[in-house]
Amino acid sequence: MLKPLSTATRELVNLDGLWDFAVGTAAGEHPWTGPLDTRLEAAVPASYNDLFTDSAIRDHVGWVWYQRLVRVPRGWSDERVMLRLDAATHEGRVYVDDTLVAEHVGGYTPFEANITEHVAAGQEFRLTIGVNNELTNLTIPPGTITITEDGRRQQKYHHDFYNYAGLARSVWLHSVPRVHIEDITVVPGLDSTTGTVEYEIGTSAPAAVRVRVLDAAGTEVAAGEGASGTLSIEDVTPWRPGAAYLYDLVAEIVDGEAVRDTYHQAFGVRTVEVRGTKFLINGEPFYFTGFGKHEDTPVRGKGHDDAYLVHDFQLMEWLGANSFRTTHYPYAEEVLDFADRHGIVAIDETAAVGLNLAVQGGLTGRPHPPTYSDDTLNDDTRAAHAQAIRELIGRDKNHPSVVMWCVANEPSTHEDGARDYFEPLVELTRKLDPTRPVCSTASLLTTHENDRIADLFDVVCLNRYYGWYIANGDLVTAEALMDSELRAWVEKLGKPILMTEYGADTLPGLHSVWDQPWTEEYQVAHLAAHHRAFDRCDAVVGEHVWNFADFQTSPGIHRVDGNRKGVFTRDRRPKAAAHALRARWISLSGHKPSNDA
Ligand code: GCB
Repeated sequence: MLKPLSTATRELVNLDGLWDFAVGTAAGEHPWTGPLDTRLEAAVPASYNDLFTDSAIRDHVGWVWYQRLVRVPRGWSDERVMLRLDAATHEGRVYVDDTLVAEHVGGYTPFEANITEHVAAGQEFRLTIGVNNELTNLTIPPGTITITEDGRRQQKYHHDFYNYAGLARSVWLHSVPRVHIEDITVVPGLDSTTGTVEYEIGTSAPAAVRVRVLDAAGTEVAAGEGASGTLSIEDVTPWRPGAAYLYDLVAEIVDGEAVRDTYHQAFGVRTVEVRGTKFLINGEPFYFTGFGKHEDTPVRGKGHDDAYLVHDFQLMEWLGANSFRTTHYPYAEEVLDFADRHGIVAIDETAAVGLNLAVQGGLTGRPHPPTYSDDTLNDDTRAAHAQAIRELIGRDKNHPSVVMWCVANEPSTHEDGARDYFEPLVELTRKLDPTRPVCSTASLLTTHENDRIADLFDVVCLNRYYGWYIANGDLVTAEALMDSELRAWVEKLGKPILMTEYGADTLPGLHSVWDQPWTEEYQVAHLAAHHRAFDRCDAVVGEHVWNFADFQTSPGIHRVDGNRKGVFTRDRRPKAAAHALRARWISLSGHKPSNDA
């Protein structure tokens, strides 16, 4: 789905700001039929949970309502008027005055509504958006709702981050011409000094299409006619990690001399390939240094914030981090746009986290129902998961920063049904995008012996907590376990291994001369022990520390004000580990010493 843009033929109105707000019960049966009867206002974009002091709002399970008046610009009488929500977490319903114009399930991908016939240029309408935070065994991520003995509805889920909800990303009103460009796919290729650009333009009705490629200085370097084709760029400047270069594909619908619609699609020319135990970008081995992150800040929750965006990437650059994984859901598009412009490599993940009923925000070992069954995660869950993959790739396929799709985080891989569940999803991912490798991350419960799905993927992605959940406080054992596990996966599959998570909770300001968990020294020593193991294993192609920053977690999982495995605090102050990582990563600079030296 194309991002709304202001171009010569399109206009864009941002609807962010303060909206009237009410939780479901307080709002009444049909809150969209009139002005919301409320004194509350909520900021958009922001999760609503931490805005208010009332815990009934924070803990509410179900619908909340946002409302505001919107005026359609008066020059739009010949245009299609579109409403676009960058996200409604986890389900959204959109009403223009009293009419339902859009519904969408899936909390981290955009959706839109053509509202042309419900509004008039120059006139105001009442925009009401319902957002539901419920997670069930049919949603991605999954969850269950329980009723306490005293009648309260509670949301349970199998991931540790807090279930922030609401309108955490921007809302837009935008215009497109009646016949317009609906979709663009750009597949770049690199042949020595020549770039190839396969493109396909989808239009809302049959139309004559032409395309031009502009370089970063705005000079035309290639041009073509027709809705699909392949263009060549001589003396191409490739997009490289740490040295981004973007071209602009200008797609136009033309009618004789007149241009009916114009869209600008940024793209980079780069290739990605897995060969043997190497991960290659533009044919060169790439070593990932960076983090699993979260969209998580005080007060805003998962609300997108450009200031944090800039600051987080500044901190990553300061550390020598070259990459990140969008743990555990697709991030705001602004994040990937920024990564594209700044040469930061991304692994793009669906919101399929917690497909593992053995895990309750940590390892519990409690008896649990089967993960895959008619009553738990079933064919309908898989259909929702397939839709999440379609929407992720549909939104992010043109980002050069995205080098791999991650279809799930830590699913159950050894239980009956795991392979039947995942095989079609991996096939679908490869069909939608044959150019990027595909992965899923493996939790501690997945071993080289019990795993039934790792061969479906291109890279073995391991989340390991030796020295934390296992061998806590014993880094000698932790290092030995890491070593033997890496060897076992190399022997089993001979694929590249990416350490997608490893880390230790750490309280800033807590110190010890001994290997004492929770201290800053322990986090430093814990990372160092892992790095020694990674450096001994040629197949390790990268290290993503868990986590970039401390983040808020769900109630009931025994954490002290959230997950503290951050290398930065929640307000982005460095722990000692940040300085240690900086020393290592700046010297690595995207290369693995044992591989390339
Ligand atoms: C994991 C999960 C991550 C958790 C982390 C932890 O394996 O992938 O979402 O936050 O462990 O700290 O427990």
